[in-house]
Amino acid sequence: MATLKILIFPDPKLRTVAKPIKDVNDSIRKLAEDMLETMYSGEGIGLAGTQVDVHKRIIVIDVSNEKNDPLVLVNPVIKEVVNNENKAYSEGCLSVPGIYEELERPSAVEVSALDLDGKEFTFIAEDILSVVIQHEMDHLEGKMMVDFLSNLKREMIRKKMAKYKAT
Ligand code: GNR
Ligand code: NI
Repeated sequence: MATLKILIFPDPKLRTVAKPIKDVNDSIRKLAEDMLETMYSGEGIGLAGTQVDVHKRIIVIDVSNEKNDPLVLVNPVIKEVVNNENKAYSEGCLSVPGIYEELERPSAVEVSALDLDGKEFTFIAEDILSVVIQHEMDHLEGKMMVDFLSNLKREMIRKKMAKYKAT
């Protein structure tokens, strides 16, 4: 296992659109393990390939309190917004460390993805899991939570990140 380096906003590589994974093989399984280790060591609850400069459609998540319920989604797709009601949630991002901003997103989504055996599975995500999946799927499109904020706020965050990187 290895921890991977996380790209920090405004690194332009975070804007890359990730490519579908054609074959869920041992190198993808190894990548998933390394991403989980990176996520756990950063005390995150999700991580997208994009954030570790691997531009493939893979995300890892663990929203459990005990940090013992890893979820890996390969080529995830939101099949349906199950509940059109938006819900506000204070979001953080390992690529924007120390910044928390309230964002609104659909409160429940139906997701399908491949597991690490390459088998498709489908489920309904609600609550924090729904938020994190949408946050991670944005990363795969090169989109970030700061994009939902005002230009002024984003500029302030850009300056904070320059200082963070200098430490
Ligand atoms: O660790 C994370 N916490 C979090 C909190 C609220 C909404 C989304 C997230 S995801 C984030 C980790 C991360 O940056 N994933 O891309
Ligand atoms: Ni993030």
